[in-house]
Amino acid sequence: AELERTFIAIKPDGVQRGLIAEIVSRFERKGFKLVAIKIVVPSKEFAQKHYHDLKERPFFNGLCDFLSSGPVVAMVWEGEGVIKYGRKLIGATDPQKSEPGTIRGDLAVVVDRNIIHGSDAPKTAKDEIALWFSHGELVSYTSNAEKWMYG
Ligand code: DAT
Ligand code: MG
Repeated sequence: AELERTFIAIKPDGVQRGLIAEIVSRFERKGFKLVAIKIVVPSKEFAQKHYHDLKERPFFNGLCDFLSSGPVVAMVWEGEGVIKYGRKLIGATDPQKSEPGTIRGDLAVVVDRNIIHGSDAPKTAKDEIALWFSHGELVSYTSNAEKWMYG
């Protein structure tokens, strides 16, 4: 299996609504491997770094206030195609447009409370993992299920 990794975060609304286990389980059951996890309250400055690509958007300030408003569950998931497929599990940005069966489609209603973040490309995955985690927080291990999943 290829060592592709993506950054996934359960935002404060997902944590407060008790959706941590539900969200983790969707990635876990699919067959992706959890290699880092922690719960943190990001500062507003940190949120601005995380969302720096969106700083010109009208919702940027509210978005950064929201991300820093409470605990976030930050994770790194590993597996073949995990960046693109993670986005598929998450669903479209606006939960009004996310398909049923996706995390946002099943569990969220409005765009500014869409419960989860996932990296959108290899470059952002790399940058976001480096922003949220130090190298030592990432755990490399062999899962015994891998030989059954990847053949
Ligand atoms: P995604 O989280 O699907 O990668 P994005 O990177 O375009 O979407 O935007 C980041 C977050 O910003 C998104 O999860 C929710 C918020 N957001 C996006 N568009 C918005 C809008 N039109 N109004 C309010 N918040 C918005
Ligand atoms: Mg994005």
